[in-house]
Amino acid sequence: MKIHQMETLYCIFFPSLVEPMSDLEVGMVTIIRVFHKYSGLKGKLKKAELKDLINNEMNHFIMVIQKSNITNETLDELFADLDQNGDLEIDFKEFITLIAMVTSYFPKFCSKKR
Ligand SMILES: [Ca+2]
Repeated sequence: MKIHQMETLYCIFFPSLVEPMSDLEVGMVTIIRVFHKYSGLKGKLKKAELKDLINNEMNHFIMVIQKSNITNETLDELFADLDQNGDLEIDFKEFITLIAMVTSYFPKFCSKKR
């Protein structure tokens, strides 16, 4: 097991045993857990894994943004945008960009609905 994987496991499991985490911390841990649920210990998502993650874990957000599950064409564009180092896999840092993109859309969306 690599050092960053041990750090990830420590971050996910240890704090919750010591004291309650804030709502934001719980959300951050959830993001890490979901990423590793789909990436496994290799810590990177291939395109099919990213598609499964988006369709299974971000379905409501994606439906609001584009009114359907992610299409293969949209997935290809998104994957190319996220894969900053061009290794044809999405690491956690690149994945966080997706989370930032999607979550940053919603304050604007919610303010339009008021
Ligand atoms: Ca990459």
